[in-house]
Amino acid sequence: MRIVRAACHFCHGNCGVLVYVEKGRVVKVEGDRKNPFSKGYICERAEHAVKWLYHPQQLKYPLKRVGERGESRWKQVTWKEALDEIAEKLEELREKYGPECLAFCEGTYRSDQVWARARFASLFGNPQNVIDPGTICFCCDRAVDKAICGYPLNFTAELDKSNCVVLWGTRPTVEREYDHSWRLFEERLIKGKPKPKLIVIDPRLTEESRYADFWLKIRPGTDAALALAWINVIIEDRLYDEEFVTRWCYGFDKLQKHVKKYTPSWASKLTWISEEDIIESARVFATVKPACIHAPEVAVDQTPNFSATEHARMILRAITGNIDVPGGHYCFPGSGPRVNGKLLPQTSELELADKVPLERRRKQLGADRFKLMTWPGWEILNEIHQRWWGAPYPLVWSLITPAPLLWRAILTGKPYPIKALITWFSNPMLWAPNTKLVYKALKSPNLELHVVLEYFMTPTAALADYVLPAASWLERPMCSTICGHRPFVRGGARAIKPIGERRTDFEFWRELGVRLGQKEYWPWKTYEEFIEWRLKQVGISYEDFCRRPWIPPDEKKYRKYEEKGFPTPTGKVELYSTIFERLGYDPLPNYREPPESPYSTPEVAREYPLILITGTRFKPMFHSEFRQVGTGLREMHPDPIAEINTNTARRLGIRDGDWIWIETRRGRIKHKARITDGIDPRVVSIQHGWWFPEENPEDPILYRVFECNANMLTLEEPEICDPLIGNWCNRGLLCRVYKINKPE
Ligand SMILES: Nc1nc2c(c(=O)[nH]1)N[C@H]1C(S)=C(S)[C@@H](COP(=O)(O)OP(=O)(O)OC[C@H]3O[C@@H](n4cnc5c(=O)[nH]c(N)nc54)[C@H](O)[C@@H]3O)O[C@H]1N2
Ligand SMILES: Nc1nc2c(c(=O)[nH]1)N[C@H]1C(S)=C(S)[C@@H](COP(=O)(O)OP(=O)(O)OC[C@H]3O[C@@H](n4cnc5c(=O)[nH]c(N)nc54)[C@H](O)[C@@H]3O)O[C@H]1N2
Ligand code: SF4
Ligand SMILES: [Mo]
Repeated sequence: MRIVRAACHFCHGNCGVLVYVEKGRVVKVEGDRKNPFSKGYICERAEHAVKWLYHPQQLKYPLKRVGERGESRWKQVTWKEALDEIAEKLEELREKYGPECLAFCEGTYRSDQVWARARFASLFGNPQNVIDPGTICFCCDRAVDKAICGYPLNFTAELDKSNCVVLWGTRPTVEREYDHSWRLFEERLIKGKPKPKLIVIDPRLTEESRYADFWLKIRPGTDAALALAWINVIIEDRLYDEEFVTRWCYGFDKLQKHVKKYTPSWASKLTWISEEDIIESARVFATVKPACIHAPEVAVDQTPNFSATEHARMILRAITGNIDVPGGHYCFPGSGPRVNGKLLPQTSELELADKVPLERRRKQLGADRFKLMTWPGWEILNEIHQRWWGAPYPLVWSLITPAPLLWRAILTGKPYPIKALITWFSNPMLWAPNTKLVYKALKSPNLELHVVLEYFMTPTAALADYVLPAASWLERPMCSTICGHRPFVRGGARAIKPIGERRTDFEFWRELGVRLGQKEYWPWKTYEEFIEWRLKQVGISYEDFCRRPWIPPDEKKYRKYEEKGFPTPTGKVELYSTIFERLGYDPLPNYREPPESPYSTPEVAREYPLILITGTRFKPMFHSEFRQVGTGLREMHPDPIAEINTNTARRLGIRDGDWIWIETRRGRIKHKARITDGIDPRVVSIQHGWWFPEENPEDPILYRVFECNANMLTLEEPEICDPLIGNWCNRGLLCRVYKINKPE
């Protein structure tokens, strides 16, 4: 029996694990107590890793479509055949339509190899036409935070050391269960003398709200109004940190005038939170020190008023003096880690941004319109980043085309034809908004080549031309600085050789690159060789790393601004953003009503009277994964669940466990009703990611992908999207629900 130290990559946590291997087979996975990040913790996904790894539906061989797209007729081919043919087709398309005719579709962080795609794209001459859920998740927060204060911030809210935590539309017990900081905070909530404060902003009564001093039951999609009203109260009552504001904030006077109109009474009508609660909660947040607003991602990110909301939250963090202090928001440096005084090679250096000439950059889909997370924004942020940290600002996660633009470009050929797509660690038939449009684009003959790299056949892969089997985290090594955005390393060894003919995603990019004239840029043949090369620069051997596969960040240094200021154009936290102004946007945050609501579209609200939130996270699933029957995980959560308030359900004749339709103007889907008092009577919450791998893969059934899929209901016309980034609307939609009388 061998025991290998690895890092789980079933979610973002990368918990350290010990993998027990017998005769080349994984027999058990358990938590690694020595791992300094996860300290032995693992969740049920890792506990079921063995069943998952040897699941009969796992892909083992490269497949090429032989029938029509979606017919589910495949031929097994060799990697060489597949790669040769893909390379040849890409070369042909590049000649005919230019290197921008290729696009990439990615998912949320599931490996440390994403830089390899960026490198491939730069060398191919592509403007980095990448779509990724980062438009509505995590990356968009990082972008706004970086523009306002120079550091990407709030991922590091120090809950454990804080005396006042605001959980702003997020559930640390579900989405971040590997993170110990919430548990430490919770212990203090239960036992603490004095007890710290907790403010929960959520339309649902979550488990975390049990101990909350305030549960602000907000109307979905109106968080900007609350944030602006908090700023108003804090300024009017002079509860801000005067010294920090005077010395380290830019544009306070303009802000002060700007927020006068955003009174608590104005916000109360929009948010459905009482005026008194708005005022009192703002006072608590401003006066209990240190405080942090934990909003690592999502709820607010999935609304078209996102950038203003995050901007306002950054203002709140800053004017209360909670930036870069213990228990507030620690600012990680923009590079690292350092080992023995030497800097680990940054993956951003490997992405070769310099190889993308200026005129090509301007061709990136969305660069003319959504400027913060495309080249125009990147160039401004990079200029400062490079000056401060001596390495480029990563392309990965910082340059993202809003997904709705890609499908339209495929279908219309505008602004130019997109002819080829490479999808990896991504299942856009489930994650992207407007599934019918995604489906149309993936079926369109305009798209001449679609390659998918996957673990399993999925509704997206079922529509591809080639499906290539990817090695999972148990079959590949890892050395991650979270796509170059964190100054520490989490990693692990390859537990077993890839099963069947699976290969690492890295090898795919390398092999494709080599075939397309990039040979000199791919000196590392395997991912091990790459990691070995990377670690050698800081004097660590690969073998040593496998024994202790992590490098913690440098010791925390708070209040770094006292020495150097902030890495922004003015050297201060820009309450008034000179970067937004330069890009042609409002330099101060404003409120926009959700594009569909009782107030913006009352006529629609008459027919669709309930407010819908889609995609609330739940255990044990991770997005569209783990639905396969027989993993042990699907068995824990077999059906999609919709939460409805008890009184609303009674009025509609719906009982707990009934199957119901949830319908918006765009379509209807099914979920099973769960009746609860813990949700506002005007709000319904549904899950995302539902498909059924046990069902027929053939188009148009496609594993019943259209039946329970939340993204049949979402709203994504580019005109309604957030103007800076392109966030569409998954939360705060209008819907109606009714019982399915005839079960099918
Ligand atoms: N088990 C599991 N964990 C996951 C994931 C998973 O798929 N499964 N996905 C991971 C990923 S990529 C992400 S992005 C995170 C997301 O994780 P979270 O940020 O926790 O996201 P959600 O669960 O969608 O929403 C959190 C809360 O926001 C509330 N909410 C909904 N709409 C609004 C609104 O308009 N305003 C406010 N203030 N609150 C609202 C919901 O009721 C919910 O309780 O989870 C990560 N962790
Ligand atoms: N309506 C609605 N839609 C949402 C959300 C919501 O809340 N509501 N949440 C959004 C958010 S925040 C996110 S992050 C996205 C998630 O969207 P995605 O990250 O795309 O998640 P999945 O749809 O599960 O697709 C991931 C696929 O990658 C495969 N995979 C996993 N690891 C690897 C790997 O290492 N290599 C390769 N080649 N393949 C791999 C898995 O088998 C799986 O099929 O969904 C978004 N969509
Ligand atoms: S929380 Fe679970 S799935 Fe996520 S890294 Fe840890 S063990 Fe893996
Ligand atoms: Mo996400």
